[in-house]
Parts: sequence; C-alpha cells; structure tokens
Amino acid sequence: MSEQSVRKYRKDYRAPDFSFEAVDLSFDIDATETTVRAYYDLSQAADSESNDLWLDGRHMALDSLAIDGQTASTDSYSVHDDGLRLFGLPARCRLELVTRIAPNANTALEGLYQSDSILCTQCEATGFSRITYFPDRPDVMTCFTTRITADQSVYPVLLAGGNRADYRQQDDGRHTAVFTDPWPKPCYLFALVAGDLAAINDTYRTESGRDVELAFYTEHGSEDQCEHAMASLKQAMAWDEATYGLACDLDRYSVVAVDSFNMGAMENKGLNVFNTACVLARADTATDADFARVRDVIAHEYFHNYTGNRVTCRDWFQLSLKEGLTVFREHQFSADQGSPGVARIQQVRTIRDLQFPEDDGPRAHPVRPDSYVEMNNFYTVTVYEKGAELIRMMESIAGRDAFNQAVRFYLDKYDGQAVTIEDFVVAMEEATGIELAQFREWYAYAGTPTITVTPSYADGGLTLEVEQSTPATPEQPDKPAFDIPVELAFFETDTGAAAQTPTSQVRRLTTAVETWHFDGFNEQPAVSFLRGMSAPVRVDYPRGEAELARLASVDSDPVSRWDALQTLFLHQLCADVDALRNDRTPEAPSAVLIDTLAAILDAPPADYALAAEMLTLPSSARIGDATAPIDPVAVADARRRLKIDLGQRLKTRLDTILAEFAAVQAYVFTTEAVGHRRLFATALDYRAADGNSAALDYALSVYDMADNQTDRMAALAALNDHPGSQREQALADFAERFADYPLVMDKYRSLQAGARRDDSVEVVQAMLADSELDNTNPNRIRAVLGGFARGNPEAFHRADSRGYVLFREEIQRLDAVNPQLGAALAGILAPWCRYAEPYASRMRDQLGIIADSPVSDNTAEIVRAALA
Ligand code: B3K
Ligand code: ZN
Repeated sequence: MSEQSVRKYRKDYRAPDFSFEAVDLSFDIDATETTVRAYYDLSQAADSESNDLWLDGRHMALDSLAIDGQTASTDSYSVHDDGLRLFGLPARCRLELVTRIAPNANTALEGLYQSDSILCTQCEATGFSRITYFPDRPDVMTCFTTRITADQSVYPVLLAGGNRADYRQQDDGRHTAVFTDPWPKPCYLFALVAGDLAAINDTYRTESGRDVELAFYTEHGSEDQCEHAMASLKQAMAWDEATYGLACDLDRYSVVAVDSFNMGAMENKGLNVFNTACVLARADTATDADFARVRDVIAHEYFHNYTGNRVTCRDWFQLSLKEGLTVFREHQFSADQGSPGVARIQQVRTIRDLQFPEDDGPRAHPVRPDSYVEMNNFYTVTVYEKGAELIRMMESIAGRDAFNQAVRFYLDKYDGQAVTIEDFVVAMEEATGIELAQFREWYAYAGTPTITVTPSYADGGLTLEVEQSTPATPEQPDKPAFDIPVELAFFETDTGAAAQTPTSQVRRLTTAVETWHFDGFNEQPAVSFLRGMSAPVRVDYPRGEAELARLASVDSDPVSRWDALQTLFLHQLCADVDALRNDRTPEAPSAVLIDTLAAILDAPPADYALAAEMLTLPSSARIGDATAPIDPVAVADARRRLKIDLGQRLKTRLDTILAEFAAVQAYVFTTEAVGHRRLFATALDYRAADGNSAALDYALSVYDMADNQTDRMAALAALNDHPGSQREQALADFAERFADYPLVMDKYRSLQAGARRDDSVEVVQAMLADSELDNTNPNRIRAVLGGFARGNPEAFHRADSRGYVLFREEIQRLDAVNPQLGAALAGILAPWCRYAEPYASRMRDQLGIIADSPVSDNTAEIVRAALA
C-alpha cells in the first residue's frame, strides 16, 4: 500500500473563493480521445481572502489555458496530478481551457467512460474531475451549457442534463446537440450520454397541467423491458405532488440504462443514468423483488430532484442530508404501495443485517462522518439507512403532517443552496417547534445503542427499568446518552385485546437509566416494545416464549408480530449454534415455536407477504450478530438444520399451502399476487430443504410451468443445494433460455457460486475465466463473487483458506481496474474481527497481504481501517 493519502476533515471546510456564473462545455466526442473545451465566467466571492483558484482534475491532458482571451503565461499556473492552481486571477474574468480525456481507457467507471458501445458519465462523488478542470465540490453551483459533437452513425443519440436548446447536422457526418440547465447545479449532477440507443417515451402531466416529457433509453432490444420503470416514474412523480406538493420542475426527464455501472443509479439533474439492473424488468426476466427494487430506485432518484438537487450538500460530510432524507422519502413511498408492514420489515432487516454489523466493525462511522480519505467509501448503509432512520425518528417525534410540512419549509428556505445537516435540523425545529438539541448526537456518534429492559409487575402496575448503553467505536471511546423514541403498546395475554388506551404511545428515553411505570392492568400484559423499530437500536428484553408467541399472534403492529417470532426463532437458533460449536446435537424446536408456525400456516394473515415474512428464519447475518463472535459455518449449519426439521414437522400444512397457493393466473405485479407467490415460495423452500425426491420433482414441475421469473427462481432456489437430475435439468434449461440476457444470467451465476458443493472454488474460478464473461463488469462480479462470499459460507470460509485466497486475489485484480469495485469487495473481508477463530486470523492474513501490495486509495482506506 502507498503512503497514507490525504485525509480530509469536516472541520476544515472553507467556502469557495470564486463563484462560477456561467459554465459552457463543448465535447468533441471520440471513444479514444475526447476533447473538452470549457469556458468559465468567474467572479471572486466578496469575503474571499485569496485570488488564487484551485481546479480539480485527474487523468487528462491540458492543451491550452487562456484568461480573458490571453494565453496564460506558464508562471501564472501550476499543473498537478490532481488539479491545476491558478495564481492571482482578476476579480472577474473568463477562463478558457482545452483538455483531452480517453473514455475507453477509463475502467474506473467514473468521469466519462464507455459501457459496451455507450459513452456515459458518472460524476458523484468526484468523477467530474476526470472530465475537465473544475472545482469538484458540491457547493459550487452553476447553470451548465453542454455542447456535444459526435459521429452521427456511431452516436445517433446525444443527451445531457437540461433542455435541448439547439441541434444541427454537419456535412462531415457529425452532429451537434446543445443543452442548457434551467436550474443551477453542482458538477456532481452533470451528465452526458452518447450512443446508439433505443427509447420509450411518455408524458407526465403535473397537477397544474404542465407536461413533462419522459424517456427511457437502453441498448436496442431491451426497450420492451422498460415499461415497469416508466410506470414507476409516473407513480413517483404523482406521489411527490400528492404527499409533499412537489411537482417536477423540468420539461424533460430522461433515464439511460447502462450495463457497466458501479452502483444502482444516479440522480443527475434531468438525465439519470442507471444500472440496467435497476431499470429492466419484465415478468419473464425479473422477480417480484426486482420489480420492487426498480420501482423504489426509480422513485429514489426522482425524489432527489428536490432533496439533493434543488437543495444540495455543502460538502460530502453532509452526504446524509440528501441520502438519509431521500431514502426516508423512498421508504414512505414504498410503504404507500400496498403493504406498509412488509415494507417496514424489509427496512428493519436491512438495518439489522447490514447496518448494525457495520456499526460494530472497523468501519463504524457517524451518519455525518468527521473525516475521510476516499469519499466513495462513505456511500454506506450508515449514511443511507441509519440516516433514514434518524429522519424517521424526527417524523415520529413531530408527527407525519408536521414533518412533511417541515420538509417543505426546509426546501423553500434553502432552495438553490448547498447546506448542512445542521441547517436541516434547525429547519425541523423552526417548522415543528420540537426541540432536537440532544437528538443531534445521533449524527455525531457511531455505534448502535442497546436498550436493556427489566420488567416487574405488581397490583395492576407494570414497571420497566430501561437502560441505554452504546459500545465504543473507532476514535469514539465514550458515547453520550441518545434521545431514543420508544413506541410501546400492551396486550392482554388472555384475550389478546389492547390492555390500554390509547393503544400505542411513544416515550423518549433520554438518559442512561430510567424507570417507566404503567398502571391500570387487570393482569400482567404482553409488552410490545420498540414497535415498528421506532429507533435503530438493539433491545435486550429477557422474556418467556409464551409472551413472544402471544405478541406474534395478537400484536396490532405487523412489524412487532414478525419481530416477536424472529426472537422466538433466535432463541432456538442461538442455542443450536452453541450446541454445534460444542459438538452437541441441537435440541428439537420448542412446542411453542412449532405451534406458532402451525397457526400461521393454518390461517395465514390476509397479507400473505407478511405470513411469508413471519415464517422465514432470521438471516445468517442476524444469527451471526446474535451469536458473535461469528462462526459462519455453525450459523449456516444451524439455520439449515432448523429449516429441515421444521419442513418435516410441518409437512402436511406446507403441502396444503403449496396446493392452495400454486400459480393459477397470469403474472401481475400487485401486492396480492406478490404475497401469494411469496408464501408459496416460502413453503416450497421448507418442503424441499431436506432434498426429498417428491419435493424436488415438485420444484422441477414448478420451474417447468412457471410463466414468470419469480416462480422460476423459487424453484431453482429450492433445487440448488440438491444435486440430481431435477437440478441439472432446470439449470440447463435456464442457461439456454436466458443466454441472451446478461442480467438474468447473473441470477444463474449467483446460484452456481452459492451452491453447496466441494468444488465451489473451482466453479467460481471457471466462471471468472470464461471468455464469454466480462469479468470486470460490476454486475457480473457482484453475481459471482457476491454470490460466493455471501451465499456460500461453507466454501468462502473453508478451513484451507482457499475461499479467502481466491477472494483476495480477485480484490487485487479488480482494484487495479476499478478501485470502487476493489474497495467494495475488500469491505467483505474487512470485519474480520467480528468472526470467531480460526476464521478471524485467516481473514486478517489476507487483508495483510493486500496491505503489503500496491492498491488504490479506495481499497487502502478500507484495509487500513480493518487492520488498525
Ligand atoms: N447518489 C447516487 C450514489 C452515488 C455513489 C457514488 N459512489 C445514487 C443515490 O444514492 O441515489
Ligand atoms: Zn440517493
């Protein structure tokens, strides 16, 4: 690893010295060498102390530089690896720069790069500095004029953010399109696309009657997979008007789907660029989960049009200002799409399975970090999902209507500005009148608080001793008490009726220890604690199976019903993991657990997806978290054994569900149909868990009869761990049927990488070596290596370390090509210290090898933190 790279600190923020009043960019497009001519009209800020100007820029050649029309003398500027410094500029001036870049040599997928034959851009966080010299910071906002000239036969479609102001064809076969921004924006929202693209078009009419032209662009042949994304966009636009009174502020809103993309999507103003995985969805190619993801990511990027684009971040430490708020708005939207309980359960899973572990590991950081080396490493579940939970808590304290109005107040107050998280919190206080002084600690400190509850009951009164504590995290040994909204309800254990009015209440736990007293009960009630997961905390509340089973059946909050059952499952699974680690045979599941599951199968709740969630075992991540230090092989083993055991014990009931819920009608993506398929798939998963041949035959017949990808994947998942003719037949059919669909084949690759077999390492190596596979494309890599590391614990954590070695070699190979991808994979090895021995030392050894080799700043930052 190279010398420690520059670390940036939040406390060092300084406002820019110059404002950019107009920016005019001309791109002469060529995949090998694109010339960029830039004009900037500058004026020095009134309070600026310096008339020197720093412009960020990397991987480019500077051809010329002129100030007010005069070629700049060589002593008036200096060129560096990461930028250009200009000395002693006039207070107002015009700069002209000509630079050259090489899009098709840009494998980092940031800046201007090539995805298949499409040229596209990705600028957030700091990709614009790979396009031309410019202050690559979000607080420099300006209207861009973008002129694109390219060979019309190779690049018939030319797009940039803003409105198309001019278009002309030249005699030499080239054509030019000019776009102008209607609103100022930071350069991270700049976008340009040139390619031979197919499109579908539509129009959205705002409530005030203004038409917005909508377009989705893809490679030819994929346009018929964009209908769902288009419908989702219109839904999101209508929702934002109905909920927040925010109407689209553009004449044209376009989305381009590309296959080589480092993340899901990007909210560039007026011209979103998306990973194909978050756009393309057709019944035969995409599962219900894919349909939901496309809908939610489309909505998320659209919601950024206000929260992020109209009001943006002053600096990247404030990233959660736009991401936490936009994820929260996405959550509100998805809750409004049919099943709020199930939507919330999925959010809770993400927090527990991904964010709590991050908060417990070497990369723990506050929602508003204090420093970073590589900003791209901070697009984390903490900044996004925990950030959204902080917004959710403010909503729960203020009430939904007051909260929504406060968001409008914030957007009006700071329209067109780049601001801070503090500005947002102040706006919340001003608009709602609530007091958030202590609440701010949530933004400043990393770590997941644990609330420990000790109940006692006497004479109709219930007392809860409630205590909070938060473990130390890197650089933050001591934690303050947090302001934690705890939602509670009480149910009569006999009748299941609510034992108090109003049914539900929110208490704020603000000190380390508090005693809460509740009166007026006829008997000791079942306590529904932290309902809906009202705060991102762990709860340690020792209580009996009977109380949990009662809550699982009567609680009026679906999230709490599910959660009570998850806790019941966890009691069993934690004991099982402990038994397996000590060479004992796990005990049979408790009668209470079996009876509770049987009751759900006998009379599933009307929301079938909720029934499926309730029947589903806690994830390996959650079991690992509950049994840390993690023994990944024991966890996988315990989970599989329990599934087999329950599948056998509940066989008759599961068969009834299979018969009742088999597909009867053509595919539709509705809440009811999704729930139907989900419950069916859950039953199939249990029934086939032990590999009995009747269930495998049945799974094959499900595969064969399926008219949609959801049922196909349910069948394949049931077959995947059971070698035999059924599995081979289904997989062979799949490979042939979807050979021309790279994204669908990614599902196949994940299945292969995740299958339990002795030669999994060889299987993964063979897939990566296949000349047909672009083994640097992030979607392919996520499918193969993600499927392996996350889906195949026995192989990844092999005792001979061959899984780790393969993975480390791939990190090194990919890091050299695409540092963001290298760093993302290194993040999987980084939390080695959460694992039990001998896994921990073996993972750390691989990180040590990476640390001793030349890697990017991105990967170096992850590895250094892991080894610190
Ligand atoms: N803002 C982008 C993510 C950019 C990631 C840069 N490494 C998409 C989103 O969160 O909406
Ligand atoms: Zn976002």
